[in-house]
Amino acid sequence: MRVLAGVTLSILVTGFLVALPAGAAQAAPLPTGARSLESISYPGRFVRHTGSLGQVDPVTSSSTAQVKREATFTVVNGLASPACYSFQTRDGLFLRHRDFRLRVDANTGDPTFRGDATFCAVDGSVSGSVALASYNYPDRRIRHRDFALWLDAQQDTAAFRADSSFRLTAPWTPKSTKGPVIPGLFADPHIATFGGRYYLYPTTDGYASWSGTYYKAFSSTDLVNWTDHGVILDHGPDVSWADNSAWAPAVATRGGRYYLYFSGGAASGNTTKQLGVAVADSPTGPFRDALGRPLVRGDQFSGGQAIDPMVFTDDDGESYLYWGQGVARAVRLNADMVSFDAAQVRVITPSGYNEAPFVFKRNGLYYLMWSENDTRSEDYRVAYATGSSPLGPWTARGVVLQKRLDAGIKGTGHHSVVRAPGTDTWYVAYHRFAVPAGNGTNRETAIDRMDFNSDGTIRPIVPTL
Ligand code: FUB
Repeated sequence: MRVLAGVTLSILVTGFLVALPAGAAQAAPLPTGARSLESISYPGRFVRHTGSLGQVDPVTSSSTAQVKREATFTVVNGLASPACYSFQTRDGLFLRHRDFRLRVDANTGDPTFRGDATFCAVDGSVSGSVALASYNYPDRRIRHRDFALWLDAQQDTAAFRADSSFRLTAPWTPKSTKGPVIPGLFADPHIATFGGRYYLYPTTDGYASWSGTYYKAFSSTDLVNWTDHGVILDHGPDVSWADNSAWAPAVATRGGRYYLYFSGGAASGNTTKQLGVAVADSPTGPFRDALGRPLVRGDQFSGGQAIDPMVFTDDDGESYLYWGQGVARAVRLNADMVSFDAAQVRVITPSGYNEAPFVFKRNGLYYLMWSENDTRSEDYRVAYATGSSPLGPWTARGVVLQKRLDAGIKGTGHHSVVRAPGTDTWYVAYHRFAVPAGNGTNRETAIDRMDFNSDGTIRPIVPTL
């Protein structure tokens, strides 16, 4: 690990350039999930918010449930960079600095907020402790002064080092049942199995206008414990024709290779959304743009937006590409998985359709599913149809997943479906407004059971916390 004194050092972490403060050594990756942060200089005092302000306060087993809750944070993907971290309160707010005072606020999604709410982990004053350097002011760290938390310029003193160091402990409020399956803001989850293991490929959320730029992959053997495999494709360095709108990835495999289909927009010039495809030798990448140009150009077909791709592979090995917002389109892919006959593209838009098509097959019956309404609406929901081939014709079957206000669950949509390997047990991955403080650009990923009636229709899916 390189340590330099006196200058700010930039390091490359999973493809992201992160500025570390003078003399700083990047700490080992932090565990994501619920944690409490104990002061090194005042053991027994923990980072806590009272109202909106951050401080370090005594917390003991006899503290009230409220105090324990305020001293518990979920460590999540950094809102400004996946190489760093953000800290989410039990109320869904984020620890951030404003005027260099630490406080908790709702994520507006704008770049200033995301920078103010992102902290990079560097080694703390004692072994196993961590100091949190500001992402947008790398020479400042979170430290307590008179037990209030500030973002102060780093000082080369033992007192500063101790006051700016924390130990991540077990959370005072144990794992909430309200948690998403992967901590943090992730939407449009595509779930798949490869080699008997589950993989999740979501949109990285929390950005105003959904302006995120990169995709991560997660994997699991049990749908509960997920491994974060880091960034697998980043529009910035990896895709010449797309800068932002890294939306709705979907992964398919053929011949030992993995194909990541994705949506992207350019920051200038023709900003119409387009579809791309990237390829890798492993389900966790690294993926590289397979074509160096879009797979579906934004102006290629009239009507609808070229977003939300999905690939279904039938039992005969043929793969089909589905996509579109406003208009749903489908076409058989060529064997190379990166081309198709444009003359064969069909419009298959069902009534009520908005976006996020998803196709699967069970007992010889094909299912076309989609999302209705706008993702910013609490009424965003999933409906489906059944058919006799991958391209229809389709019989509408109605809405199958929607908000559950008694549980505070809103905006349930942009889903995908997976079968547990070797069984007839099915699961649906989808996003919802983050509980409790989310909205249409602060969404989180959930997974629930999806059961069938004996006639093959899908039973209403009950979203759970
Ligand atoms: O996440 C960005 C966009 O929001 C997706 O492409 C849509 O399906 C909607 O979920």
